Amino acid sequence: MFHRRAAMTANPLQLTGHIAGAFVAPNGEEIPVIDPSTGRMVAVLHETSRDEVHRAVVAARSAFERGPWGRATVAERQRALMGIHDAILDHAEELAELETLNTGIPLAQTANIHVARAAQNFRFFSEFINQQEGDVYTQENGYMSLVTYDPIGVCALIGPWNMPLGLTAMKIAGALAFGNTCVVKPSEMTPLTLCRLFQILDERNILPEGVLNLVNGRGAVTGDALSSHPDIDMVSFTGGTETGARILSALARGIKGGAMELGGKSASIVYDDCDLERAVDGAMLGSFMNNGQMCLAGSRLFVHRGIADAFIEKFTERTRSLIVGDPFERTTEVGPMINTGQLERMEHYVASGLKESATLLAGGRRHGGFDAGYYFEPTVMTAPGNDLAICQEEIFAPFATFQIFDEEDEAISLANDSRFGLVGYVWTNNLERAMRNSARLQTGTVLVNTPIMRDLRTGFGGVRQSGLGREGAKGSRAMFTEMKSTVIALKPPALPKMGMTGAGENA
Ligand code: TXE
Repeated sequence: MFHRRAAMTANPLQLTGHIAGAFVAPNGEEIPVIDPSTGRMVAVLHETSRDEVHRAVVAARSAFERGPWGRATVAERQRALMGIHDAILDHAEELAELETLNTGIPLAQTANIHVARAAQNFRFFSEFINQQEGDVYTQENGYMSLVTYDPIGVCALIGPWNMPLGLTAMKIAGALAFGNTCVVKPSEMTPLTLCRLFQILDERNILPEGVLNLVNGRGAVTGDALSSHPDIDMVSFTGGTETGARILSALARGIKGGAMELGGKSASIVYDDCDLERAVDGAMLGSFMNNGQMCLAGSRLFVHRGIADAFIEKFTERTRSLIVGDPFERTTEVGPMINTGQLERMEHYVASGLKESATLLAGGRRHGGFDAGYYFEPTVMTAPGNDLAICQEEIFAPFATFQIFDEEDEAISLANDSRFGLVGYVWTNNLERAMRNSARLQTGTVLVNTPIMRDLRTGFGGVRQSGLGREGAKGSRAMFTEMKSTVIALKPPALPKMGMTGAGENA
C-alpha cells in the first residue's frame, strides 16, 4: 500500500473536467491537490473555465432534451445506476485509497463507510424508482386527476471536501434516477475520487454522452459559473452556509430552487438515565469520526449534572488516548485536518474559548509528533455558557464542548439555541422522554441512542441555517423532479357552451 502511495505522489496526476463524453485537455489554471498527511502535492487540477462550464451545461441540456436518456425507461435507468454501483465496488479499494490520500480520513473509514455508501446510493435509487407510487384521484363527475413526477432537467451538483465521493454520489444517484442530466463540481481541494470515477465510467460506457459531466475548479470561478448559469434548472449543494446563501441568491434571479445541505452545530443531550458506556462510545464517534470534519458532528455535548463528572472524565480520557496519525495505518482513528486553514481555525477557537472562560480538558494545539502534515490534537473544552463562540459556530474539526444541565427543559432550550438545526442526538433509556425530545428539538433529524445512522429511505437535511430540502428517497424526488398534475375528462358531463346561447342576437 505504501509503495502504491509513493507511486501516486511521485508522479502527480493531471486532472481535468469531462464534458460531452470526453476529458477536457489539461490547459486550465493549475491548482495543486494536496495530501494533507504530508502537505505534498499529489495531483494538478486544471480549472474548468467559464466557457467550458457553459459547454458542459449545453451538453447536459442537449442530452436531456434530445438524447436517449430523456426517453429512458425505468429499467434502462436502473441498469445504468447498477452499472455505476458495480463500477464503484469493482474499484472500491483504489477509490478508498485515493479518498484517504486526498482527505486524510482514515482508510478504515473511507473503505468501510465512504466508498460502500457511494455504491449503496446507486443501488438504493435503482430500487426506489421501481417502487414509485403516484396519486390518482377519481371525481364523481367523470374526471380523473393524476399526479406524476417529471425530471427537473439539468442539475448542477456541487460537492464538499469532507466526504467527497459519498456525498456527491448521493446527488448523482438521485439526479440520474429521476431522469435528469448533470454537471458535477467537486471541491477543488478533493477532486481525486470523482475524477477517477469519471475515468472508470468513461471506460465502461455506461451513460449516453452529455448525461453526466464533470467540471473542476475554485468556487469563485467554476462553481460560480455553474451555479449562476442561466440554463441549469436547479443546484444541489453541500458546503458552507455562506456559500449556500450566495448560490440561493443567484438561483432566485432565475426563479429556480436549490437543495442546500449546509453547516451544523448539533447538540448531543446525555440524560442521567442513559446507558453511560454506549453514550460515551456514541459521543466519541459523533465528535471525532471523519477527523471531526462532518456537518452532522454531535460535538456540542450537554450532560446531566448527575452523570457529568463520570461522563466527562471518561470522554476526556478517551480523547487523550485517540490514535492520531497516518490515515493509511489501519489503527489510526483521527488523521490530519484538510489544510493549514483548518489548523488555524482550531487554534483560533481554542484561544477564543479560553478568552471566554472555557476550560481546556484535552488537546488544544498542533500535534507535535509529525514532521509534516496538518495534525491537531483532538480537543475538549467545558464551556460556562451557550453564547460562547465555541458553542455557537461550526468549528468543523475534532473539537467537542461540554455544558452541564439539570432539567430537561433547560437541555432542550440550550440545544435549540443555535442558528443551525441539522441533527439532535438524545441519549436516554426512557422512550417517552426520547419521543418528547424528538418533538421539541428543532432539527431535520433526531438520533436516539445512536451516533451517525443514515437510513436512505428517510430524508436528511437541516432546518434554519443548516439548509433547505432533504436528501434520500422522497426528499430527493422532491429535489430532482417537478410535480405534475394531469386532469383527464373520462365520462364528464357536457360543458357549458360559451358563445352559443346569445349567438348572433346582437349582430
Ligand atoms: O466550503 P464551501 P469550504 C462548512 C464548514 C467549513 C465551511 C467552509 O464549516 O469549514 O463550510 O468550507 C464550492 N458558487 N462545510 O470553504 O466554500 C466549492 O468549490 C458555487 C460544511 O470548503 O462552501 C466546493 O465545491 N460553488 C459542509 C463547495 O462549494 C461554490 C461541508 C463547498 O465549498 C462557490 C463542507 C460559489 N460562489 C464545508 N463558492 C457540510 N455541510 O458537510 C464555493 N463553492
